[in-house]
Amino acid sequence: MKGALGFRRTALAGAALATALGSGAFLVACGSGGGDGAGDAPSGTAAARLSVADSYIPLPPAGGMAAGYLTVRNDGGQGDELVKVSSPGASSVTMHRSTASTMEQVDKLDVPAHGALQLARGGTHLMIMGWQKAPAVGDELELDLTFTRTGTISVKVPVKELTFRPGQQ
Ligand SMILES: [Cu+2]
Repeated sequence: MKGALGFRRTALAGAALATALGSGAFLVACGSGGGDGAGDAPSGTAAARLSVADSYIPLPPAGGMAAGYLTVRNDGGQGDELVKVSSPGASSVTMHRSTASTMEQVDKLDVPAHGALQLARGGTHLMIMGWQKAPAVGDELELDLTFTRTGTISVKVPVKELTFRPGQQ
């Protein structure tokens, strides 16, 4: 009896270990992104390293079409590009560039190496339509930002007063 129980435990532990190793190997394969080990250098300059800051959505006056603003910082040595934005809470999110008199939709926005992509008032912005629930100040909308190299980064973007400017409290 004791022997059989011990054996069963060992077999279970072995299975758990195999599972852990299996998923670990998958994560490594998934995360390396074809860097060929070049990214192993302590400086880590080979790949794009993205982070999102200062995101907000001014409350749209009519509850319909809203703009979205944010900054994507890239601390890595390789550029990336934002190619798609979507949201589980809105049916349409598009990228727009403002020109002198109008705005036009774009398919992608560059995130330069050691630089930033800034979506800000008067310039490049997101256009959010088809809200599932009318937005109110204090709400958060998830935005899923898809980049060519980095993949998808999800951020929760707060809905702010119409006159909000980042940096003001
Ligand atoms: Cu627009």
